Amino acid sequence: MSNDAIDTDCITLTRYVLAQQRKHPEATGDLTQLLNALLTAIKAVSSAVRKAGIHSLYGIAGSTNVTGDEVKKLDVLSNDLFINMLKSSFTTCLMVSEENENVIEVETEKQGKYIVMFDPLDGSSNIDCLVSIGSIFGVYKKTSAGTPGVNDALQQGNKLVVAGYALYGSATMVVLGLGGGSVNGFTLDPSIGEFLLTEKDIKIKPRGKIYSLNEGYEQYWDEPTREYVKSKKFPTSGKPYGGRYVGSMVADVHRTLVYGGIFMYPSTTLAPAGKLRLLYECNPMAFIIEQAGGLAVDGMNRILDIQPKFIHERSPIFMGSKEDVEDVIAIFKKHKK
Ligand code: P6P
Repeated sequence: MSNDAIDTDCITLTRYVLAQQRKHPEATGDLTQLLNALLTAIKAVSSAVRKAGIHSLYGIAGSTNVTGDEVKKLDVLSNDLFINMLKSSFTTCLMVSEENENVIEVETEKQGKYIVMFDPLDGSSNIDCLVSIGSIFGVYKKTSAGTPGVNDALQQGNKLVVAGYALYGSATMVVLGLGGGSVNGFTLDPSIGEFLLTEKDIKIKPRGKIYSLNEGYEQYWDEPTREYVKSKKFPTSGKPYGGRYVGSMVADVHRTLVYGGIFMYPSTTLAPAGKLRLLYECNPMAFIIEQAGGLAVDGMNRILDIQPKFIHERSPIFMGSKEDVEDVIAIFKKHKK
């Protein structure tokens, strides 16, 4: 193959983050170092996910995580990678993981100023059938004085400094929001082990044609959700929306970001607060969607304004194209009167 196929001036994620750091004279480089540690973990998870069948990483690791989901071997490996890479970056002082019941403390000598929330392998119930899965992360600054504690983790999503996700799909892509209204997609080139900028300044359509939620639970939905979904399937004018649901949040949200439309995990009578966790699923994804021009609410309230009360708190979520989410809000407001 001729060498001209290689872009000799490609924008890698590392180069992109460094360029953003240079725009802030006060920046110390810690955030760049933290993101590089995250990328190392993500590359290792991507490699493991793609070899899972060969290395018999499938199958139940014989335990369950704090939220009662069966923990598969890849979950355990991914969690260890995130924790170890972040701790050894000397940039974090506290972490919250879907896999850990309590906050993860960092030894004093390794502490930095950032707090990281992550779901190291979201959608893991799909591992054995090769459906796309992902990692989700959000980064905050520690704002309190003194020893880091659980209250430092209970920050509103509107305090996020950085958020993003990795999608282990037909390719491995990292979608990153650094604040300032810019969301960019970086595709892993396994031949050089670098994430290359492939989706610049992603903006979500103001309205889409796809709705996404688990229709198997229809009998348990609240009334506003039932009315909204019916309006998409049996519109009074125009064509119905298409239904798409992977059952892996990162895959469903990424499709919503790229194609437009709405992703929902509503309150049900079985789970009044919904299923998705506020700190490491809803908030980082809501940050990305808002930075791309969309909206994310719990039906009425902006997800990023919710004050968390405990680290594994759940929230109903409706997120995606601005006009589609505004339709949901109008129905919830009507039912509230
Ligand atoms: P349900 C995966 O287990 C997950 O946490 C998310 O990735 C996904 O959106 C949701 O649960 C799917 O839940 O109840 O539709 O199977």
